[in-house]
Amino acid sequence: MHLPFILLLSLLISLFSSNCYANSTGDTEKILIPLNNWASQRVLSTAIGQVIEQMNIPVEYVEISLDDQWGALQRGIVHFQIEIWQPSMAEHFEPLVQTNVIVDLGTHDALVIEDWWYPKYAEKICPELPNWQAINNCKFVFTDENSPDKNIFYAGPWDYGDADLIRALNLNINLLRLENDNAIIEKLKYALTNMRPILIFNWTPNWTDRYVEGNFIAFPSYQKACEIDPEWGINKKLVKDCGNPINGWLKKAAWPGLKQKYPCVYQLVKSINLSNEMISEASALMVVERLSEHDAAKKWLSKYQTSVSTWHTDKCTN
Ligand code: TMO
Repeated sequence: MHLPFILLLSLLISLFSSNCYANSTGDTEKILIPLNNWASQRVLSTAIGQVIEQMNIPVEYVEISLDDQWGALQRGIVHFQIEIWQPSMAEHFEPLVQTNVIVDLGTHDALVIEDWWYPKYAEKICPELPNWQAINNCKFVFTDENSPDKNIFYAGPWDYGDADLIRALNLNINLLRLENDNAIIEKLKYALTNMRPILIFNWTPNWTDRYVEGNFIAFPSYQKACEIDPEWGINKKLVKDCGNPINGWLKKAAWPGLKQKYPCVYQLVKSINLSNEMISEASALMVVERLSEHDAAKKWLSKYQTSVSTWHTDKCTN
């Protein structure tokens, strides 16, 4: 008796609220582009923003966390997202696409990894790396002033189920969650200058691909069953006794109203296809060359002029 009523009620509420938001964004007449907290996403989103401005459509950037972004994409508080990473985001993204509350705008050529990573020289001190057992067996390789007696892993603000992984594989390690990619980069740069081993959350494509030799920890390889079936893998009682997917997809997505309201922007974002190199370069322009987002975006657009010229910008008039 109760359930249908609650369903109906929540349907009404969601219809009502999405209408509200649709109207309020309708008034702004601007393309609203989300900026997240890692370099490539910020540079590429700014570059696309610059292309949209050249189409004479005004643009506004919205600082937003990943947690807030899904609801914002549903309601048109932001209009598209250029980097949706399978390992960390598929869980949120897929149900939203399946229920048609956000639109899948296609997959980039780039293949991605997000997982635990260390600079290569750590293997000299702990040859068992990259095997995950090395984390427990090489007891003091990744220690530092924050954790003198136990290895430490520096994570970001993104939730990849690290705590579950630590529990499921019984890893003897401290986890410290840093605020954004900058904080991780600072830690890494300090370790590199002193040739000290460090274990961080990292991903590819990223600036490190070309500037720092390193490796991802080889955890038991990912399978869907690992996330849902406790019996799977070496821990028979817990899920998540495996690493993240290797060579996962990277996708684009949009607010469902984009196609109708801004067909040219919809066409543009749909046509964008980024390679690993294009993304790691976007990140390097900020992190290594230390350019501002705006300048990095400009330089990136001119460097990839040939690809950018294949984006559908000219066949469309709003
Ligand atoms: C979402 N990220 C690329 C920072 O892992």
